Amino acid sequence: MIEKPNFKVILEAFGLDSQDYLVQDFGAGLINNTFLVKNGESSAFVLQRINTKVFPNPQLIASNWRLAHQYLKISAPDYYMLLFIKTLKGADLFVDEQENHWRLLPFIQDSGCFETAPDAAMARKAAHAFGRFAALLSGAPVHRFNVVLPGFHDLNLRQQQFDSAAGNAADKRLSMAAELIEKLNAYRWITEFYDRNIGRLPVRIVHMDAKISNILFDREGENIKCIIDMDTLMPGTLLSDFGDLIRSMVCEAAEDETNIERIIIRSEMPQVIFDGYTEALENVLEPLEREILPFGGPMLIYMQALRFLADYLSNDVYYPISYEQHNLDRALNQIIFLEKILKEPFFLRQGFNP
Ligand code: GN1
Ligand code: MG
Repeated sequence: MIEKPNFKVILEAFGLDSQDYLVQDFGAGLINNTFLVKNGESSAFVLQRINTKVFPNPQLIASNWRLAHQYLKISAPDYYMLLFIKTLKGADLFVDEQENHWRLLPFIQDSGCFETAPDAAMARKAAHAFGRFAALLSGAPVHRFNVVLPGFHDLNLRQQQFDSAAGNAADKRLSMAAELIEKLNAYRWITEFYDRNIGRLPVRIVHMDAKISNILFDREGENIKCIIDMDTLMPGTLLSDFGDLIRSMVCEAAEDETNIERIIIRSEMPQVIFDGYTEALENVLEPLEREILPFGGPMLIYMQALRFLADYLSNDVYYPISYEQHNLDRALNQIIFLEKILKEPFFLRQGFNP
């Protein structure tokens, strides 16, 4: 964690009198630090410190965000997209003396989010929301968007990073992870399938962290207010967002649940998510895209398992951990999830399993 931020200076940079506000920890993201800025009892803003180890150039995020907003203002004027609040100097970000990058967002009143979908109807809504977002942006000038994190969802690169992490790991971690490495190696066909197909899919503007917890619902949990966390908005394929929807909603267990009995597949979910997502993209999807879309599910779960295990093998340099084997447990969780999901009729009938 960072040394205690000077919130007075930060708030003042955005034109807020620090005496009127109280800053509290907020949210559960793994990468950025998020704070709630309260004015008395009411929440007024969300303040975030962007993790520059992960996002070395946060300006790229701001610029993509702005581009998407400009485009949507014309193509879908009623679409609500959260925007950065500018500093007094008119910048999207405030950089403090320690080179921390801060952004301020409005707090959306009477909103809340879900860690996982409570039921199928909600899963369908969430999938539809991300599908609609991609559909509305489908005419946007892809080449003008920055590739914020090069290779972020490039499975081939993630596979290589995993292999090199295993090759360079300390003996103790390597032996702790041996069983999981072997299990994961049995799924290399997923990377091979990816390699054969990825170049055949259109490049679009996608969210790349399309989990249900990145949607703000109204207080009743019925209607969607907006999509949040646009950090990874960039050119990619729909496999990413469909895959994260599957990853975040098919089971109720958290991604670090250690009791594997609780990793239960809700069999109705994959089809419901597919239907909601593709309905919103009806007029946009190319036939091949629709055909390969289901592969996004196993692909994203496998990629997350590779990323967690690679991080464990590299002594936890990327994901924050609460205990020594946290990343190992996260990887095991995703592997069990992958094992189970591949046995589901929805995925079996796609015929990509070898
Ligand atoms: C990270 O910080 P958060 O929760 O928004 C990660 C995602 C992973 C996720 C796993 C930039 O997202 O790719 O799926 O953790 N984001 C980045 O929980 O690495
Ligand atoms: Mg995120």
